[in-house]
Amino acid sequence: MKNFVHLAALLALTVDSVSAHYIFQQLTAGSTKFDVFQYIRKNSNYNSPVTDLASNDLRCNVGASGASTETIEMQAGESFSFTLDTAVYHQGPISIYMSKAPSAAANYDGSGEWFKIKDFGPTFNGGSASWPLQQTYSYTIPKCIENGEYLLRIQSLAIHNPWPAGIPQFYISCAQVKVTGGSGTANPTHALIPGAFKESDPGYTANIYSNFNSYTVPGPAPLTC
Ligand SMILES: [Cu+2]
Repeated sequence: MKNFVHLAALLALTVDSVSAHYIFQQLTAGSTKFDVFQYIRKNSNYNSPVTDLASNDLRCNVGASGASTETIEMQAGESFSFTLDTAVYHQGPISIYMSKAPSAAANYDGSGEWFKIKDFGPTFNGGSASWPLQQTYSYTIPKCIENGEYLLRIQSLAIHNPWPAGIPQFYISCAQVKVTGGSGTANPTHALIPGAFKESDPGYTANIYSNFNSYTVPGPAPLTC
């Protein structure tokens, strides 16, 4: 009986780790949709989340180095999209961040300063919210940033199991982008990752099922040009 219980627990764990969740795996730049993990760093944890607020894996996910990832040249102001293997289905905000590499994006570990360029937040209606749960998220490279190579990072913060009984989950991917044509006049608010997200953030501890009327997305305010 003991062995049976162990086997059942192991099976449940295995099924959860290989079949659940989702991953941002495909970049579109302008009107061209590229191959899976061509310009996005491939992670080694399938489509599982990161939950440790102190982990460097919060930058670009587990095992996602730049060595085998290409870097795409994009104009400031050009549109891009991240597409997932399956649409986001855990409630919570989607955010997009950038961090300038000291030199090549492929060699950059994301240990420098990050700034946010976009939040996709909830819409409220009488004590509950609807979230933008999509398979593709689109935005534009800000026109006012400096030229150079960047990590372009997207994050789904899943708060469907409210803290502290549940632990919020971070679904993360980073693309490698070389930006040209930027004006360089931006003055964004910077943050480090890890460090930008805390257990004390109202947007981390929010209970979306209980009198939910407002929400502040964690991290710095998005850049405006
Ligand atoms: Cu999940």
